[in-house]
Amino acid sequence: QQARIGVTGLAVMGRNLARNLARHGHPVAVHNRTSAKTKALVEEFGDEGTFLPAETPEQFVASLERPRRLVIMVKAGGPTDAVIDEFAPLLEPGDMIVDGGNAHFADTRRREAALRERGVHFVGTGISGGEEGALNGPSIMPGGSAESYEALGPLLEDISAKVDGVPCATHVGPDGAGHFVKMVHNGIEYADMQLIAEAYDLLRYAAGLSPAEIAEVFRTWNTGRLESYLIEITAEVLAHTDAATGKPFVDVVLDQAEQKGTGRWTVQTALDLGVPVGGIAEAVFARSVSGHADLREASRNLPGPSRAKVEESGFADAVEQALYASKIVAYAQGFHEIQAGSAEYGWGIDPGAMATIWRGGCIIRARFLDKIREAYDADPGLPTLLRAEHFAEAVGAAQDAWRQVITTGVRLGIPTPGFSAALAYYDSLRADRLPAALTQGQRDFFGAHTYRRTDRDGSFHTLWGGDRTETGA
Ligand code: NBP
Repeated sequence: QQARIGVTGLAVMGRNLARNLARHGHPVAVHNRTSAKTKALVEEFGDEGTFLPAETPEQFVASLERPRRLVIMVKAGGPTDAVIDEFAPLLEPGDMIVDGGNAHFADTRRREAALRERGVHFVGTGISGGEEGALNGPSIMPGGSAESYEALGPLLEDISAKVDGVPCATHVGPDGAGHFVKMVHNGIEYADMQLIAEAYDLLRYAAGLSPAEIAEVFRTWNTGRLESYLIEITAEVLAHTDAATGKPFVDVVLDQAEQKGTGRWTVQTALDLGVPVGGIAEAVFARSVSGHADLREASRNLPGPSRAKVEESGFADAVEQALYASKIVAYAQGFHEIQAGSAEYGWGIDPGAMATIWRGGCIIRARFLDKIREAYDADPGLPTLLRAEHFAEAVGAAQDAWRQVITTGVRLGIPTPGFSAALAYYDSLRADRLPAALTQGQRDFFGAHTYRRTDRDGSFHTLWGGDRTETGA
């Protein structure tokens, strides 16, 4: 018997993805550098479907039906290149290598171009949902050629999460498009998490609620427009009591957030593309600030305001509005980055389709994503999500509360980098005039960088060191 698809790299992700394929009736070849993991998988879960274990790359490749579909689920970076170098010589034109790891899209573009020369399709694929998603249905973001998607799409859609019967998998676009979209997905995830963290911080230290009380607030929010996986698990984490100390779990965890790098890539790439993603950037920086223990220790006694709690009722509702408005901004920034990347690399990404495949399986899955899909359905040329009717109305209605919540944070010395950056972005976009005009004047003064005028075409320079007449440049 031959396998319809093969998975090499059987750590948590690869093993669960292989089981997911087998459970859906697809005979799956399995291979791992250390073959003990291959044996363990078949011993433990062999009855879930048809597994074809292979000890060597040659055996593995020989067990795949043609054209071969080979999924790599190893540590991103050097290990991925090592595995490609090992398997590519064994493949034939028309075969497909799917990289399901968290690769940087630039690496995916490089690998795709190299393998295309040999006629092998390289399909950089974003897979979100962690180990649970890999087993029970992830959100899958495959790049690569349209031809490869014809052979892979049905399999990927079959094992993906489904929402309203619609698979959370679709062809994103050529070469690195899938990993690019997965990267931005993670950037949005960072922003979403930071905004939730700020909402918690305000409810705790401005309104004086306990973690258990805040868990209830989040549970209530999860029945409304904020309904999402992240809001749901936030309530769970906040309601959890530490067994060893009897204290709220959130109070015994060291307050230093870690990161693996996809949030940072989102911001670095946005800088390269010239896309303002301040909300996402502040989320990455907030983790970075939290990790600077020495800096924080040295700064601990710097003066701040006295922390009188807010008394006004309705504060939790105001925070909900600030959270919703800020979340809309984070998604608007992320989708702007996707559209800019798509334009830069000629990927032709359909933003509404991305919202659709993020509705299930992945960490940012949320009811809210339906609204994004609807917004792009209604107007595929939408310049920003903030202009979509639903979001414009929601932010407009929330803005007073949003401003009040940020003001409260400022007054009490509770940092709200995510909320504040989101509001600054919103206010910048809607501003009639920005002080960028002054910046241009300064640049022309010190560097003769020239400026454009509001009333005439062309570039101009003022003779600042001379008689200050204006010259056409
Ligand atoms: P890891 O990222 O921990 O990688 C372990 C796997 O890589 C093992 O199978 C290991 O083989 C193999 N490997 C390494 Br390390 N170096 C190798 C080499 N030079 N040649 C061949 N194989 C090598 O596994 P994971 O956590 O399952 O993640 C797999 C991929 O999925 C990663 O790219 C990750 O970023 C991505 N991802 C992970 C998650 C998640 O929630 N964990 C979510 C989404 C995406 P060995 O057994 O012989 O050491």
